[in-house]
Amino acid sequence: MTGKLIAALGSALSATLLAGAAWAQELGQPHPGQIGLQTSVTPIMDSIVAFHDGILLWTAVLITLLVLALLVIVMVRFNAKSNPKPSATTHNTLIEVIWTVAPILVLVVIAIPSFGVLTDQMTVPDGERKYLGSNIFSFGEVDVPAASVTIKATGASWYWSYEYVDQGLTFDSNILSEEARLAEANPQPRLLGVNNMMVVPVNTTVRLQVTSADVIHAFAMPSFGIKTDAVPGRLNETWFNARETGVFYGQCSELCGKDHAFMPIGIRVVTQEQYDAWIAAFEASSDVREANATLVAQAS
Ligand SMILES: [Cu+2]
Repeated sequence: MTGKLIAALGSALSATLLAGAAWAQELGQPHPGQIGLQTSVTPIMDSIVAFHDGILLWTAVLITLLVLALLVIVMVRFNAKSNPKPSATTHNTLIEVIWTVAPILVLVVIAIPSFGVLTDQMTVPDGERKYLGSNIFSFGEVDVPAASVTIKATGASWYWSYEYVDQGLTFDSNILSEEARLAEANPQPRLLGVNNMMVVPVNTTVRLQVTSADVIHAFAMPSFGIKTDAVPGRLNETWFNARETGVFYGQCSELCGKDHAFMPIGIRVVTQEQYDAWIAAFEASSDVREANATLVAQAS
């Protein structure tokens, strides 16, 4: 009975993992049955994945197993039947020192790479600074070019506005209605599809400024390793450098009101030529839809 159950669980788990592996090939969005983080396409997300898979997960697993083992020992050795006369011990200095110092050591080990990754996220590349990438215990090995595009994302209830600061161009990005989404030639994912995506060039460092027009929102893009609060009256700054072209989805990640779940973020990473054409069309017409038409024309 137990053997069968374990076998069934095992096959369900491996099926999920296999399916996850197949789905994982589709970049930039979550998938049914997904286990783990979305595929990384930036140096920051590389370090977050290394941190999560290499340290956090193992720390959590080991602590859970240790606590489980202690509980089992207590239940087996010290239950009323096998231990009818309980000891009257109340203090043990050695054990108290261990259970104070051990968690501190665990926290220190976690804190070292954590601060490194956090500093990387909040330091916009100047072309000289080196970044951790997937080697989170290094002193920085990954070269990132200086930021050459600046985009300001403003959260509003309940949509995003993107300003291309160098060009002074602005447009709004709204969630697609279900009818509009299904009417698309290649429908975007449900609850993530937007009418106008942020468009950025591949392999280019983008300085991302995040603020809000009303309440607190948060700009989050899992594949890029970005989660930055959008606070009214404050300009938060982070950056990304995406190495793959494609469409990437994220969501507002701060409970901001009734339509919090309906202000997704769509970023389209394109080649430099496509980006130049998009910006040129946007500048010429001041209409983002005209600019987006250049991308559609190039894709077909
Ligand atoms: Cu929001």
